[in-house]
Order: sequence, then structure tokens, then C-alpha cells
Amino acid sequence: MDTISGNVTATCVGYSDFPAHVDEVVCMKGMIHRIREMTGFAFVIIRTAREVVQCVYSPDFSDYRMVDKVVEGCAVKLTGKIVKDATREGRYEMQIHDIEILSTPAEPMPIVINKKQLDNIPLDLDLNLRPVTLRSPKERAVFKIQEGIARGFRDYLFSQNFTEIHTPKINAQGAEGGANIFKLDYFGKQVFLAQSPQFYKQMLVPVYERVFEVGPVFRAEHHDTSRHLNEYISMDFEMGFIDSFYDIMNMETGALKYIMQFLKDSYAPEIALLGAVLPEIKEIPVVKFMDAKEIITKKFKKKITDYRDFEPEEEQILGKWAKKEFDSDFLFVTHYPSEKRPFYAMDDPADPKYTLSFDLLFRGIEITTGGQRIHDYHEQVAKMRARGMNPDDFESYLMAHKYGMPPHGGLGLGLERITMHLLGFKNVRYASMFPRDINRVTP
Ligand code: AMO
Repeated sequence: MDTISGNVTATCVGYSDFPAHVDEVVCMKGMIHRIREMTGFAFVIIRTAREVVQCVYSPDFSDYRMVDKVVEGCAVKLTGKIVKDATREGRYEMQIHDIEILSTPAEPMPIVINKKQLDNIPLDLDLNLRPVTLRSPKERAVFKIQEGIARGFRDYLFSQNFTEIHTPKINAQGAEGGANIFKLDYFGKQVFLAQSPQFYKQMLVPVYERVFEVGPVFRAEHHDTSRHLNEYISMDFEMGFIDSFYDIMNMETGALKYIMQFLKDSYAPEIALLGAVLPEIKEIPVVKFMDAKEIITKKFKKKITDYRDFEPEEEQILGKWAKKEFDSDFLFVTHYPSEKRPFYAMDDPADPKYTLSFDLLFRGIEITTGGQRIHDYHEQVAKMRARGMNPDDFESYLMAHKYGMPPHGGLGLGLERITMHLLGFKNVRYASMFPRDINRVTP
């Protein structure tokens, strides 16, 4: 271990403790983020867990040796005096007395991460170098905010008496249907990676009434789009004893309001660094699927070719409409056609061509799907049969229905999708720490 004087003992603090230690000698640990050499002294910028701290390394306060060994990427323990930054109001810096080098990098950085240039590097290069590029304050801020979204979701649901669950990701059946399912050889037997925790969260409603999970799910998306990942984090909840699927929408509105306030209160530095504009959520407007289609044709003169779902462009139109009409970044669209919803969705008794389900659009992109589920055993079996499914293949799922379950519903909210639109990214990969897509499984 290299040290300049080695004998200094002082309390170790973080940057947030600096104001309480002005004019005192303390110690701080961190990574050397940047060195700015000046005439006769240097600014050593230290990266700690959440801060970038300016330190002055000068012969005036230290013996100023080892300058050539003090390089970007070193892990260091600094000892020095805390002073007010003379040029930046409200900021503090350390006058370094002593540098202890805890580790030295084997090679110089492959890319500049401590200047603005990182904003302009191609996405692929950024992702290839993620273990390093994540060290840049802006990139790591994205995932602090993502942490805040997931924490807010959890905290809010705990406050509403939900139980957190962890369900298996290796399953005997897919829950969402469709072709986007990963098949896996499981000791000679074919199994599937979970497309969602749908079956398990429903099974747990008669157990805990209200459950939620934040966990990875897998979708074998064969195309390369800016909004699909092959593995993403799904924030799911399911609640029993609902009066209607509007209870689910109200719960989501409450969660989103809480999350935005939580981000404002606890993630202000990251929000400022990224210039993120948090949405003001009052009430979220609601429109029925077919009415939305009519708005798209009548008001925006777009010819509709598919009456079963929205094209991405139609979602964008609806996003603009919600902003203009209701000053809302969010829009609930309800009553999706039964044909396009999974077999567990409850059909609308008033018109069974449609379901008691919804999507939530955020700034013109779907971030949530949810709705009421079929709770009656015979009804669920009949819908499976009508779709050519064999109920025997779903025996354990159907046990929930067979032995009684309350009216219930829930939703799935894509963590990367909400992060992407909150931060205004054009590609969902910017909002995934280590994305998995059709071309990428590393790093
Ligand atoms: P759905 O399949 O619509 O619904 O997914 C729910 C939400 O997950 C996100 N999402 C994705 N994010 C990134 N990459 C993908 N490939 C991807 N696919 C989906 C979106 C989407 O709104 N079981 C139901 C939910 C429920 O009804 O509870 C489900 O999984 O944000």
C-alpha cells in the first residue's frame, strides 16, 4: 500500500458531512474521477457513491509527492481539511494533507467518462463499456432514479397492505401466450422462462389478498426495436376483493403520485443532473379503446387499419391528445378487445367483445397493462377451451380458481419503460443497466 505520510488518523466522512466539519481534518474514501493539473497544484476530483467532490492537492497543504502515481481510477483514502469552496456558493472542498492509494488501475480508462463527451458516444460502444461508462455521474444517475421508482412502488404498496412475493422464473407454462417465450432444456424436459409472474400473483390473492413483485421477466422478442428488451424488470401487483378494474387504476394512480413525490424528495441531485422533468399527476384521464380509435380518425385524420390494438404512432397521437385536452402526461385506455388480451382477462359482461382491462400510456407510450381477471373456475376453463388451450396443462394455476378466489385484478408496469420516458430517452436500452436484446448478452 502506498502512502504519503501514512500516520494520519481522522474520522472518515462523506460529502454530505462536510458542512459539519468545516476547518476540521477528516478522511474520505473514493475513486479518483479526474485530475486537473494547474500551475504548481492540482484539483483531484473524487467520486464517492453519489457525489463528485473537489479536492485541492497542493504543496501548500501536503508534501505533494507521488503526483505521477495518483491517476484516474485509483481507489484512495484522502485525509485533509474541509473548507468552503471559494468560487462555488454552497459547495465545500477538501485541502488534501495525505493520499493513501488503496489500489491502482492496470490500464488507463478506455473512454473519457469525466467530461461531457460521453453524451455523444454511440449507444453500442456505451453498452460495450458499461462497467466503465456507468461510472460517469450522468449514467449512474439514471439508475439511481430507477432505484427511486422501484423503491417508491414498493413503499407505496407496503403502505396499502400489500405483501411482497418472489415467484419462480423457470416455469412449466407461459402465462402470456404468443410466440415471444424462451424455451429451456430442463434436465431433458422443455420448460419456459417466465414472461410474467401472472399465474403466481393470481394464485397468491386468496392467500394474502394483495401481493406485489419487482423482478425480471423474459420475452423472446425477435425484432430489434427501441422499446423492447428480452429481459426487463416488471413491477407487478395483484389485489383481491376489487369492485371493478377501476380500483386497480386508482391504486396505480396513487403509486405514481407517490413515486413522483418520492423522486422529488429523495433524488433531487440526480434529477437536476439529468434535467428530468417530473410529471405533475392530478387525476389521470380515461378513454375507452374504441373512443380512442375514433379520436384518432376524426381529430387526427389517421386511417385505422387495425381495430384490435394500437400502432406505436397511434399511441403517440393519444399522448399528444391527453396533453392538449387534459394537460396530462398519462392516459388510461380501457376496454381493449378480448381478441388481443390473454385468456385470464375478464370480458365485459355488457359487451364480451371487449375486456375489463386497461393500458396506461405515459407521454405516448404504453408503460402498463392491467385489468380484472376471471375468478370463476368454470368461466376460466371455458375461455381456455374456446381458445384451443387444454385446461389440464394449467392444473396448478386452475387450483386457485377451483378452490375459490375473490374478484381480483392487477397490473404489470415495465421499469425500464417508465424510466425511459421519465428521462426522455429515445431508446429503452439507455434505461437498462445491462440490457439483453437480440444481439447482446454481455456485459
Ligand atoms: P404486458 O405483456 O403488456 O402485460 O407487459 C406489461 C408491461 O411490461 C412492459 N413490457 C416491456 N418492457 C420492455 N421490453 C419488453 N419486451 C416488454 N414487454 C412488456 C411494458 C408493458 O406495459 N401480465 C400482464 C400484466 C398484468 O395484466 O398484470 C403483462 O405482462 O411496460
